[in-house]
Amino acid sequence: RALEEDLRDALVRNEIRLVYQPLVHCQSNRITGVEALMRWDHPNEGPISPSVFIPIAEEAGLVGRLGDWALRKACEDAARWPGNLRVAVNVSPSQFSDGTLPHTVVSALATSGLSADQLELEITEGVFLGDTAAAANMFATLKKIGVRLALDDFGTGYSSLGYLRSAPFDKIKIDQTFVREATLPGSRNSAIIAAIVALAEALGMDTTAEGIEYLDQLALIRRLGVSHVQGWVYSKALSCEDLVARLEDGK
Ligand code: G
Ligand code: G
Ligand code: MN
Ligand code: NA
Repeated sequence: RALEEDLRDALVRNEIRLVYQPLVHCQSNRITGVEALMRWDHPNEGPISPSVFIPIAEEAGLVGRLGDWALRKACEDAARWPGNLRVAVNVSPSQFSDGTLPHTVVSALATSGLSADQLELEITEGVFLGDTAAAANMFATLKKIGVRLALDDFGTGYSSLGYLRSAPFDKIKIDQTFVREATLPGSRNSAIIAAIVALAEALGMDTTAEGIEYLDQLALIRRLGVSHVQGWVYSKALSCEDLVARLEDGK
């Protein structure tokens, strides 16, 4: 069987789960939110990364079902966490364009009891490649519902500053490719990160730097004024139980 065939049954077979990676506020050093990341435990192949199966799901028209499940599951889990933690859920471009997202969001919030401002949707620049007027309408509808919008993987792909002009993002996520080499001598990345931070601040948006692995990267990122960090230096993605245990430890 092809992976695509297996993916059709993966949800009903309980092979898909969510893990949660903490986002830490630089000034208070506290976990203020998490990003939900999908995992597929394939019965024969073992764990398969979403960077492999999400594109397959896109092709096969399965991403809507997987995405709806992730939204509902993340809201359900987050509603039970202490401290009004925010949960960020990745949304694929096709989920965005099929028109059902606002309904799913409203329904996931109502069912779970999570407040809208605790839910953040992470959107990649791919959404702008389709119908831009439809995308603008979708942004407006989602903001009316009260959820937060984050522009994911910023600085890669088809980055255009025009997107920032027209779309009501609350946050820019600085792609980990900028972080990775920022501490190397002669790297231009810290200048680029500083410019992204200045841009975000001027537009009233938060910033999160992704993929922070080492303490020297963390120190640099803090110095550059990034508001939140995410990465292995703090924590890998955790199961819901492990996350709750960590929150109760107060760390
Ligand atoms: O956790 P990780 O490295 O393995 O994720 C790889 C990629 O898969 C990242 O680009 C991430 O944004 C994406 N991804 C993870 N979970 C989801 C999800 O629930 N929906 C979508 N659309 N993408 C996801
Ligand atoms: O595209 P998106 O930003 O949603 O993807 C997040 C991805 O980054 C996930 O695959 C997650 O596992 C990965 N990730 C999170 N922290 C780190 C890190 O410190 N180093 C590296 N290399 N990857 C990370
Ligand atoms: Mn993301
Ligand atoms: Na990202």
